[in-house]
Amino acid sequence: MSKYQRKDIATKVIHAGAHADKETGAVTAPIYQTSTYVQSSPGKHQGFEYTRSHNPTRTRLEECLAAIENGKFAIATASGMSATTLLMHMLPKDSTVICGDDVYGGTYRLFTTVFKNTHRFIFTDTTNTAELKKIIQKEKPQLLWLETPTNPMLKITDLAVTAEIAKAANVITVVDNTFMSPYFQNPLNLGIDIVVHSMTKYINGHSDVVGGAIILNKKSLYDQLWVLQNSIGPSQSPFDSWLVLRGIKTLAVRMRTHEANAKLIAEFLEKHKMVEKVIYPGLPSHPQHEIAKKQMKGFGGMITFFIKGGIKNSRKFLETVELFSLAESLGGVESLIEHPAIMTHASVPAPIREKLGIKDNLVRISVGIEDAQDLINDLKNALKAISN
Ligand code: P1T
Repeated sequence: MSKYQRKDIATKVIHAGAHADKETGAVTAPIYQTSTYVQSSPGKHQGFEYTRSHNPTRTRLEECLAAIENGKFAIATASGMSATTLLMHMLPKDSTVICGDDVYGGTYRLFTTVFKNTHRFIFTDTTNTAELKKIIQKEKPQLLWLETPTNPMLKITDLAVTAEIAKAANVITVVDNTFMSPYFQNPLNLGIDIVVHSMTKYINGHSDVVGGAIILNKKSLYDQLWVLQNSIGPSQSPFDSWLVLRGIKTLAVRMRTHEANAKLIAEFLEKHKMVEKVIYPGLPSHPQHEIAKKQMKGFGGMITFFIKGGIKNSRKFLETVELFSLAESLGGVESLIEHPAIMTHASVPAPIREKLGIKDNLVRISVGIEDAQDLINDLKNALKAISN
C-alpha cells in the first residue's frame, strides 16, 4: 500500500512511484531500457530477471497507478485492449460474461470475435440495475463488464448498487474507467473488484503512447493476472512506461481544465439551433445526472451530440472544424472530434448501433485543454457552415 494513500490525487500523481534514484539521486525516474538483468549466481538477482516479467520503470508506474485508483496492485500493459485480453484469459472456459451494451467498439469486437468461442457474452443496458439483477440471477455469470460513462453514449451505471448486486451473486465486477480517469471516479471505492484503463487516453494525456492498466485490491486475482501477463507477454515497454509516468504528473490539472472547457461547450451546444441533442453527464438534461453527481467527482471532458440534418451535415461539420482534429481516440491535451458510426464503433453491427442510438448524425468530441472560447468559436463556425 502506498505511503501516499491518504494524500490527494494531485499529490499522488507526482509523488507515488517517484522516489529519487538510489544510484544517482536523479529526481525523475530513470528509463531502464534493458531486456535482461545480470545474475551473480544462477537464480540470484536483485528482483529483476527479464523485462517481460519486471522492469523498474514499469514498477514505478504501477505503484503510481495503484495509488491513484486506491488499489493495492496494478499491472501496466501495452494497450487498453491487452489489459482487457488478460482479464478475459483469467476466466475458465465456457464462462458467462455480462457486458454493458454500449462499450468501446474494439471491446465489442474482442468479445464477439476472439473470445466468442471460449466465453458466452450477454450484452445488456446496465443502467437498468433492476433488470441487471434479474439477468445475473438467471444467467449466473462469472464476470460483469461495465463502462460508465459508456463510449460513446455516455450512459451511467450506478456502481455502488451494481457492486452490491454482483457481490451477492459472487460475480467479479470490472469497470473500464477510461472516460473518467482516476481523477473523477474511483470504482474500487464503490465496491468494484477490478478497474481497467486505456492509458492511451487521459492517464497519459498527450496522445503519444498506447497503454493499458489493470488495478485491483484482491491478491489472489492479482497473482492470477500477473502469471498471465508473464506468460502471454503484453507488458508495457520501459520507454512507454516512462512517458506515461511523465504525462500522469499533470493528470489533476489537465482533468480540471478538460472539465471546465467541456461544461462551457456542452452548454453552448445545447443552445445551438443546429444541434438536436447533447449528451454530457454534467448537464441536468442527462438521464443519469443525479447518479453522476453521486458517484463521480466531476463530469469529464467527453461530449456526444446529434447534429441536425443527417450524415451530409455531419460530414461537412467534421470537415470544417479546425481546432478539433478529426481523429479516433480521446483524452489528450488537444481537442479531437470523431464520427462513432464510421470510426470508433464501425465494428458494432449497424442494427445494434441503431438500437443504441449511434446514428449517422452522432458526433463525439474529446474536449482538450485549449482556450474554451477558441474551441467554442471553432464549433460555432462549423455549425454556421451547415446552417447556410
Ligand atoms: O486503444 P487502447 O489503448 O487499446 O484502448 C482501448 C479502449 C478501451 N476502453 C475504452 C473505453 C476506450 O475508449 C478504448 C479506446 N478507444 C478509442 C480509441 C476511442 O476513440 O474511443
